[in-house]
Amino acid sequence: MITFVPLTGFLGAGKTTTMTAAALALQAKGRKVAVITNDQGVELVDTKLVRSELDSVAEVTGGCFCCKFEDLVEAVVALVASDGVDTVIAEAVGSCTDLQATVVRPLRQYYGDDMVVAPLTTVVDPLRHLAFARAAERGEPESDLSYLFRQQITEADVIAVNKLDTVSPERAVELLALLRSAHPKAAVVGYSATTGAHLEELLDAWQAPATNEDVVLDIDYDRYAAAEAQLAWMNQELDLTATEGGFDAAAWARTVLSELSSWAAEHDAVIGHAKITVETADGDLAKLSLTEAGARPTLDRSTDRAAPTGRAVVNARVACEPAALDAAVTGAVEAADLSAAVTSSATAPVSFKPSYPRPVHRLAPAGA
Ligand SMILES: Nc1nc2c(ncn2[C@@H]2O[C@H](COP(=O)(O)OP(=O)(O)O)[C@@H](O)[C@H]2O)c(=O)[nH]1
Ligand SMILES: [Mg+2]
Repeated sequence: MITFVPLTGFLGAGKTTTMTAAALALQAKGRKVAVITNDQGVELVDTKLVRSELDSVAEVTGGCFCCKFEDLVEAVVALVASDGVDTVIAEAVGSCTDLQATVVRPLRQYYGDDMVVAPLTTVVDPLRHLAFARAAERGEPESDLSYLFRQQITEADVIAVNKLDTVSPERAVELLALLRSAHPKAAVVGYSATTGAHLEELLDAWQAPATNEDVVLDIDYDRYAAAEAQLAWMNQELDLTATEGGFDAAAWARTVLSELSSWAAEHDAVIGHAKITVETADGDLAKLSLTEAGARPTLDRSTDRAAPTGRAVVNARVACEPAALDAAVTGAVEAADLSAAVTSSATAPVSFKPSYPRPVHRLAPAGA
């Protein structure tokens, strides 16, 4: 019997970071853990990053778990067969929701003899929560993206409020209390995946029984689809070569994301998540992220030596038209090439909008 831990939550909430930190913590206790990343496209920064930290990694690409349910099951079966794992943590696409009905219940119903499905865990970024709450306080009509964010929280068994290191202790207490009173059936846990503070409480919550599994999410699929379709989705790979000697991979990625951040702020485009890994010829990995228009990129991992060449993966989910995102990333790359003294050659820009969500299964709670 294996344990399957389903993770959901908005773009940039910290699902991959949580999954990696939790996997390492569980491995330290003797468990054998694998993780699964998931995306609408291929060429994933998340997969590159987790592979650098964990041995057992699989990905489900080209659609979310609900629409690629059989691929998810196949990935779990393959991990168990090849790596003998006893725990699988799986991160859903950040623009996906309705997972109790489309993933959790079908897994329990059809594969319940082989796996225990842990409580559905929604990872929440406190500052994203605050941004949507402020828009509501200003009396703005709820945006489709905010609607999607709310559905993700409503269906959670565990509301995992991550990044507590980014808010004051007072605000953290206030947010946790607010979520507890608004979602009495959920367990609400506050922690930080990067510092590891209170991560143990999240692991404990995964051991407890699911408390919200019979939630009926009254979700409007047209609105859910509209929210997803607001985002242009870009995954691109680039070969980088220093014009002389070596180049600083993290500095190159920082310039790309800074340019993109300013562009998004100027065009009032919500950034779900933009992230870059650069793998250098020496085998080093730099990783930077951006989760807010106008903000400075976060350095998640740096390299400490200059490299002659590298391969970059750019993933960006931004609320704008695909052609605009292609042009913005191309412009940002040109600026970065210039400032880091690099020449780059890229796969063709390929931004797209996710298609209408069509889950393979959609099950009502038992007895409903
Ligand atoms: N300050 C802080 N940043 C975090 C924390 N967890 C994740 N992040 C950052 O948030 C960004 C998005 O994280 P990621 O795990 O890729 O989010 P995902 O899109 O939900 O998978 C990255 O820059 C992470 O380093 C945290 O606990 N504290
Ligand atoms: Mg991720």
